[in-house]
Amino acid sequence: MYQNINKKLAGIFRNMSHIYDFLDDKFRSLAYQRASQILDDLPDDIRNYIQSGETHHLRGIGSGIEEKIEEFIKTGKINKYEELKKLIPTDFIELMKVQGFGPKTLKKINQELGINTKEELIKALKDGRVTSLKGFGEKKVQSLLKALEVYESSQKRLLLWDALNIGKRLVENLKTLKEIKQIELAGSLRRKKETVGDIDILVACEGKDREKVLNYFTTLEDVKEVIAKGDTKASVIIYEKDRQVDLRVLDPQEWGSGLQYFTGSKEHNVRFRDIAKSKGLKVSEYGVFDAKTGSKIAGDREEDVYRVVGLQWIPPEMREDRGEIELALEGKIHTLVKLSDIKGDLHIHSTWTDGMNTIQEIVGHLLKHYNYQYISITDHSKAVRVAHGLDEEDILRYIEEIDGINKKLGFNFIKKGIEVDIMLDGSLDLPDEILSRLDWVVASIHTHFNRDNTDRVLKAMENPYVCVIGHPTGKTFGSREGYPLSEEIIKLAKETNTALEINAQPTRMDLPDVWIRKCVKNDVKLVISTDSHSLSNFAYIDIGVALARRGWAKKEDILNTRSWEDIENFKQIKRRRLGAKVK
Ligand code: DGT
Ligand code: CA
Ligand code: CA
Ligand code: ZN
Repeated sequence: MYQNINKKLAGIFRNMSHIYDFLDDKFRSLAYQRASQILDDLPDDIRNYIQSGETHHLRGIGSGIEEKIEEFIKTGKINKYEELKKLIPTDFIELMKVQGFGPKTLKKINQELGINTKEELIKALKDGRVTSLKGFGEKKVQSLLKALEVYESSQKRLLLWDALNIGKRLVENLKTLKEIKQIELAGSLRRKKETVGDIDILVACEGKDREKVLNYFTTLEDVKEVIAKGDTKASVIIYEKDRQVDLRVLDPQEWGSGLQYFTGSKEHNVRFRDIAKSKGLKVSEYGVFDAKTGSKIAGDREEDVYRVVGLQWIPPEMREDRGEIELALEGKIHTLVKLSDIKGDLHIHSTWTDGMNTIQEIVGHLLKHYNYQYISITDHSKAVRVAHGLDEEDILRYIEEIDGINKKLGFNFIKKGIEVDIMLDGSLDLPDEILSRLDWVVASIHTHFNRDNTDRVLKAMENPYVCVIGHPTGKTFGSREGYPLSEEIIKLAKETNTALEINAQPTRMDLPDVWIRKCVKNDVKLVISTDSHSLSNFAYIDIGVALARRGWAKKEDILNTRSWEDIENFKQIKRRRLGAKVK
């Protein structure tokens, strides 16, 4: 029944971790949190590891948890979890995923106000009952309400990364049907929007095969419920994340026009149709037609659909009616950055701080699976205590380890980096003497998210050794809206030659596309990074590139499409401009 047992188990363990947290069992809470993360990251089905007894990849999963995994594989449930769920109000398990609703807060509200459900809680937050509790001021209550709102709205849409994985899996499955001539993800997923409402899939087949294709789709193992089924379209809800998937079946002669129509966005399509109309043409999902004679001019290829209306083909990521149609009319759509342009990943965490893998393991993985010329390990600085951030002494040993591995490799593949914390006053967590010894300095904010942090970012950019600002808006989907990136930051980034990061963590996707676009317009350089904390995270580079494309970035706009020598030059320009002591 479950296509993705890893995710299912990861979800259960995450809940168990929250429940143990509520029960004040910090040790178990952490153990389950870690197990959840490991399962989430596992590249292969957990059943394969259990069967082959290959537990090397399960480092961090103790025998107690391993037994529970086996129990779930055998019986489809975990008894301990069922018992635990009885010890805490049902809604609290979910509420603990919301920023600010820790076990202490929930316990107090539960004990003093007798509140057990999310609905009651929202009411009590709004009618002042919570404000009357000791330690809950008006400001805190407002921020709790805000956090709930952000969380609820995030639940309505899927994150791009999750949607892409579901979509790709379904496409692979459908492709096994020989009747299907063409297949493509469409809608917001093809446009690689940060969040996706539902998953749209388009296929082309002969008319006589439609029924077979639609039947195959609606009876997939993934399908929980069929909500609509007609001659050319079916909509289903799948088990994974309870999401809707729409399948449309086109004739091969309509493939191009159907793909264009169902890729959207709606706004893009409206503008496109208007332009066609002004040229005496009529565009629909069935083709492009001469408005007077009704004769068909294009339809089977998407490029032709645009071409006959007088436009260049437009990459799906640009189709939001943000000026791309005008550009295509003038023939000025440029080649966007692509995955194969990326020459290295410059934001990576290892076991030196909160990463799950040693530098050696990271290097082994990347040399085997990626075609990178360089990488930068950027562990946290000391201010990030939960991650056991590095102090000055640690960094000397860290440099030594990296030098050692590079020596064995025979070339300087690993650049010595740091993710240095930007303190509340905008100063950095490590002195310049240390920063100047490193090859790559990412400066990031990890505290005080609820203020406009422009001042902190500006001050950090004035440091000659800071190469890039990490996750520049601090946004995390589902919990934090982040602070706005100001025009001042863009201006100073340009002036100081500081790059801004496009952080590809699925819950961050920070910078947002509109800000990427502003950077590109202002010639501010960008770095696409995965901020990897485990080996599977490196694959996020895919959505980082997608985001960059949504911001119209070309290869030249992205620093890590260049050779390391070019990157060194980029750093030197800043150091010279800002009069750095060490060049
Ligand atoms: P979503 O699912 O909310 O993330 O956004 P989309 O863009 O995937 O929207 P969806 O799933 O409702 O429809 C898929 C595409 O089909 C959409 O991007 C454009 C096209 N489409 C749907 N309804 C209309 C419509 O009423 N007019 C036009 N021009 N196009 C439409
Ligand atoms: Ca959609
Ligand atoms: Ca849809
Ligand atoms: Zn980081």
